[in-house]
Amino acid sequence: MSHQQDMEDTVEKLIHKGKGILAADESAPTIAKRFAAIGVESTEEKRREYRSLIFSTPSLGDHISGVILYEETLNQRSLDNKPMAELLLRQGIVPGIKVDKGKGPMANAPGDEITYGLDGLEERLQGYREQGARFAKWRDVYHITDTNPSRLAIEANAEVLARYAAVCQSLGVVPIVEPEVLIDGYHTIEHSAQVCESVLKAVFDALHRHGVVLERMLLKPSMVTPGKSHTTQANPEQVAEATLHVFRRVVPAAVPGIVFLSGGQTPEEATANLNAINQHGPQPWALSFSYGRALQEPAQKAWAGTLENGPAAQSAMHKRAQLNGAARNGEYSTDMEG
Ligand code: 5MM
Repeated sequence: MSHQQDMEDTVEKLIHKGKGILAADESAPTIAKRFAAIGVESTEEKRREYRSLIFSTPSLGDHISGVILYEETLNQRSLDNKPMAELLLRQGIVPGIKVDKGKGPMANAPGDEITYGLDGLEERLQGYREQGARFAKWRDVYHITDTNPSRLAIEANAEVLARYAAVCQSLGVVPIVEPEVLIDGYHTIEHSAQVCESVLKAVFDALHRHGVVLERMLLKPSMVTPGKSHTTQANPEQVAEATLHVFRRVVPAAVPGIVFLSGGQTPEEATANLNAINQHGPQPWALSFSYGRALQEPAQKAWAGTLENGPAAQSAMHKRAQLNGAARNGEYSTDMEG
């Protein structure tokens, strides 16, 4: 199969109706925070146990189309001594890989950050592809304050995202382009809409400059919401309206799918918001999920670092995957939370 066909086939699988992506690509510092919240020390063995359990959830493939892995996980073997990617493939799930190397302060842009990882990307991607990864993910982060993100940070981050995406496509790997506008802060939903629009506009300009084929990529953005500390929070209908209003203005119809991140929304909020977005009727793109915390929080609580809790963790994982699969079709209702 040619690289082009291969990428189109991967995209089609990832945006399959009723399914979405599980983001299990937390870097070592991030998973340590998640484990600390449930009183578990983050060791390599504990991370292997947890991720192996989650990926073996019975019927996970009915609602999850792809899983984003962290490099360490791609190199690990499951509890039944199989490569982790094989565990996913057995369930018809496409393995993917986080390829950015994290972020840090950006020079001459106070309060803004820039994502690292372009050096050696091509060689790393070749290796990941040989290990079974068919899509990749790179995350840029934008803080909202009175002065952030600066125009400089918006342009610089868009440029690296586009360069990453172009390298992926040259190797037959589908790029997931993730510009995350953070939910932290006191800002209004209007302010969030304004920032999201500027960020997405810059990202698509850069993708065009770098010759990225929009039909062979997915966008992983934040939904448009008020800041987490803003006095008034938005209901799912308001989030859906604000999000679709911005996206219709700046995301080309050639992009096959938008797979939202949850970004600090609770599991229930993330599901209800995605459902409201899908209830607005047909859009040019498939509208699905690529959640980390909103899919995993209940499973992590149920597991609590104990192997014997594996079935309870798997059942919690399956439930959130199923509910988000329904939301991806606009068929979720809060009654289903049970
Ligand atoms: C925004 O984070 C991504 C989606 O997760 P949420 O749904 O929880 O917001 C997630 O894929 C993230 O990029 C990874 O967890 C990697 O994050 P770190 O901070 O470890 O690079």
